[in-house]
Amino acid sequence: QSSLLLLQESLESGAALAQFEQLYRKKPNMSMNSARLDCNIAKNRYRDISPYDQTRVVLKGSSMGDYVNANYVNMEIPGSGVVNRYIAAQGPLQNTCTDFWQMVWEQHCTLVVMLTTKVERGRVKCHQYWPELYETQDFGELQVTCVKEEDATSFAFREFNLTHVETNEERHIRHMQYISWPDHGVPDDPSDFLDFVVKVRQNRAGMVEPTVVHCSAGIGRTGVLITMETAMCLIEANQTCLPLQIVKNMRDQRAMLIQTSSQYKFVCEAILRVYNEGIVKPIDDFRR
Ligand code: PTR
Ligand code: PTR
Repeated sequence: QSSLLLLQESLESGAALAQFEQLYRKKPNMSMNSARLDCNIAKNRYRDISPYDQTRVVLKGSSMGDYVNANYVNMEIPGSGVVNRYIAAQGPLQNTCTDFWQMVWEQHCTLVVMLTTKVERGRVKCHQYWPELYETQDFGELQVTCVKEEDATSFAFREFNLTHVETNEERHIRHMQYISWPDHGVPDDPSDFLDFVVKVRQNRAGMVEPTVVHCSAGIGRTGVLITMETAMCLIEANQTCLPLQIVKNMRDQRAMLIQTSSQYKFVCEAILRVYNEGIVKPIDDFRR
């Protein structure tokens, strides 16, 4: 693919990183007023990380207000008729776990991807918003039971039953946690990371509901994952794959996605690897 040859060249010359650094972190003319309302200040994990008003997920049935620090991020895959839908969110705080589950319920999400651990270098990055295995915890109108947990070296997979206590309606949620990836950094092992993204894609197959993706702030690592999955889909659909364009599309929906140039470089190299090693192949012929 010629776009990937160009990517290789521009990584080698340093042009790719220079372009990334010049890209706006926040789309001009997008507002972030809800995040700054007095009643919502305590619902933000970081003062400098806010959702755009235009694309934020608005809670419907919450007595606690309609705000949660999360945005819809829709990534269209031209030529395939597919739009990959995500909700990019901050890692829940103790006081926002109920809002988080309310969002999962209202948006009919069945997959939650977590890219942080609870504590990193002695600092709390995300509240444990789920119960331990075989335990049940109440979050407002929703009850969460952890029915399965499998730990691998770099991942943890969990399954939850989510029950609406008034209607007794029950849903099944899959939880995929990537463990070895500190914030502001890149994954310890690119092969493990690619395995993880491939597993996320398998779990998302055929899904129309948005996949919740969160880390601590919901920008750096979340942006890398969405970029990687989008690139894999573009390669499969035999479409031009321009990582900078992917980042711009994402940042038009949630500010600051992909935080550092080393994260950008990491994901570009991973895209080249996926293509060169045939981890993902164009399946265009197939679909005709
Ligand atoms: N709608 C998503 C996509 O097209 O990428 C979900 C999806 C994920 C679809 C994986 C198919 C998938 O399986 P495979 O990678 O085997 O095509
Ligand atoms: N103000 C915080 C900082 O710059 O450290 C916000 C922040 C925290 C930004 C974590 C990004 C972070 O990483 P991630 O989005 O991957 O959790």
